[in-house]
Formats: sequence, structure tokens, C-alpha cells
Amino acid sequence: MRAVDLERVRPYGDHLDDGIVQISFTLPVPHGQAGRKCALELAARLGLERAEVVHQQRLRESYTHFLLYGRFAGSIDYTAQQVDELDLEYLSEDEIEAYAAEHIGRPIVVVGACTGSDTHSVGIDAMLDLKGFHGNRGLEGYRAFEAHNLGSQVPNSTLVAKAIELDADAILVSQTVTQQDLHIHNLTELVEIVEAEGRRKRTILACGGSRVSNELAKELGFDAGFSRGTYPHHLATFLVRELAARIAEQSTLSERDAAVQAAG
Ligand code: B12
Repeated sequence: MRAVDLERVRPYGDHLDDGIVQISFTLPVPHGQAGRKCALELAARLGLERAEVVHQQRLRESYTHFLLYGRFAGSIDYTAQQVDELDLEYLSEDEIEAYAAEHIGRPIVVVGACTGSDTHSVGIDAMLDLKGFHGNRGLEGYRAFEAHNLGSQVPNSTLVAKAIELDADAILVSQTVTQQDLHIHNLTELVEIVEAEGRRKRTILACGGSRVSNELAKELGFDAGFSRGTYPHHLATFLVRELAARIAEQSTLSERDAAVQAAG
């Protein structure tokens, strides 16, 4: 098998480096030869070589859907990509259960909500509720987690109070409405309350939403941020790894303190 040149990556169609891509789109034109020519011209303007229309379908009068193959002659430098999203190798559900049993050994308490005036509960439900997301159960379905979902339109202060009451390991926030930077305001306020309660160090803070990125989350004082396409096992992988690292760090510090005391 030929080695891949990661500085010059090209789409793989039938074989390595052939550059073949498939694109599809709808044009507001009648089904027929003139429409087909339009689709080919569009592909050429997108920079595709040797494009061919492999399927066209009349959607309704004067609307046609096209499917094309074409060749992308350029290449992309994989090694130059800056990654601001969380770059984790995700564990499967079974691996998460095993990892948590080995490294944590007790249920991980998480409390989550969609905060402020935001009523979009689907994201937090997808992460926490048993029904989960696209056939992947949420944290409620894992033995490793004790999940509490407070729902939507939850004031930040209520979420933090619940986390303190439960002595939660992690607080999870979902934000969808971004008009007038509402999400920034809500997320910032949450971090401020957690800090004011003296809980920041001992609590893992993670947030998510369609316009949340890991980069933004970090800027606002969270440990991680998740966006579109997140599955519960992505979040679960992050949580078990982060908590296990904190427990390991804590025990190293305690051992060091004990050694210093014994020496003194
Ligand atoms: C369903 C919906 C509603 C439902 C919500 C029902 C509910 N119980 O949630 C209802 C009808 C109530 C609604 C209301 C409104 N909506 Co609405 N709604 C939508 C819609 C169609 C889908 C959102 C959705 O459910 N997505 C599916 C979920 C699974 O995706 P997700 O939230 O991104 O979650 C994923 C990730 O982001 C991530 N994630 C999310 N949260 C978290 C949290 C953690 C911890 C982690 C790890 C990951 C994570 O994981 C999830 C799975 O991958 C979108 C349009 C769209 N197609 O996106 C508009 C949309 C979000 N709504 C919008 C608006 C404006 C409103 C209203 C203000 C409308 C109005 N004028 O009344 C009100 C909101 C009022 C309020 N106070 O909040 C705008 C938001 C614009 C903006 N960026 O600010 C959108 C984008 C529509 C639009 N194009 O204008 N809405």
C-alpha cells in the first residue's frame, strides 16, 4: 500500500490520490439538458475537473436536484491544520465503563442544564438522558455516571446550588440562543458563580451548543466545549479522562505532602 503524503492530502475516490469527490445541489431550473450544462459549469467554477452529472431528478416544476462526480486537482496540508476543537481519541461505551471502574471506582456525579432564558433543551437531553442521541444512550444509561438533568431555562445560580448539594464532579451547560451574545453572558456568569462559591478547582466545567467551540469555552473559563456532532460518549470520554487525571494528580500531591511531613 502506498504511503499517504500528509502534506498533500487529496480525496480518495476509487484509489489513493485520484482526487475524486461527489457533490450534490439543487438548482431552480427545469429538468433537462440546459440544467445539466448549468450543473457542470457550476462544478467547473468550483474547481472540479472532468465533472460528470451521474444523477438528476426533477423535484417539482422548475427545480432539479443534481449529483455529480469530479476531480479535485489540488491538495490540502493536513499537518498545517490548527485544531481548536477537543482532540480526544474517543472511547466506546464499554471502554468508558471499564476505564471509569479502574480509575475512578465510584459513580461520577454530573449535573446539567440549559441555562438562562434559553429554552432549547434538546442538546443537554441528548447528552444526559437515557434516550441519548442517534441511538447512543446518554450518560444516564452508563453505570459510570449519576446524571441529573435540570432541564431548560435554569438560572445559573440554581444549577450551581444543585451541583453543591450533590457535590457534583461536573457541571454541564447547554446554550443555543446566541442572539446579542446571550450565550457568552450566560456562560461567563456561570463561571463567576462557581468561582465565587470556591468550587472552580474541584468542579469540571463543560459546555456545548451549536455555536460553542472548545476554543470559546476555554476563553470563558470552562475546561472544554462541544459543538454540533457531539455524541454522549464523546463527553463521557472527556469526563472520565479528566476526572481520572485530577484524582491521579491529587494522590501524587498527597503522597508528596506525606513524604515532606515524614521527612520534617
Ligand atoms: C427545536 C428548536 C426550537 C424548539 C426547542 C425545543 C426544545 N425543547 O429544545 C422551540 C420551538 C421551543 C424553539 C424556540 C425558539 N427558538 Co429555536 N430552534 C430549534 C431548532 C429547529 C433545532 C434545535 C435543536 O434541537 N437541534 C438539535 C440539537 C441536538 O442540536 P444542538 O442543540 O446543537 O446539540 C448538539 C451539540 O451542539 C452538542 N451540545 C449541545 N448542548 C450541549 C451541552 C453539553 C454539555 C455538551 C457536551 C454538548 C452539547 O451536542 C448536541 C448533540 O450533538 C433550531 C434550528 C436548527 N435547525 O438548528 C432553532 C433555533 C436554535 N432557534 C432559534 C430561535 C431564535 C428560537 C426562539 C428565540 C424563537 C422565538 N423568536 O421565539 C425561541 C427560543 C426562546 C427561548 N427563550 O429560548 C434560532 C437561534 C438563533 C441564534 N443563534 O440565536 C435557531 C437557530 C433557528 C433560526 N435559524 O433562527 N426552538
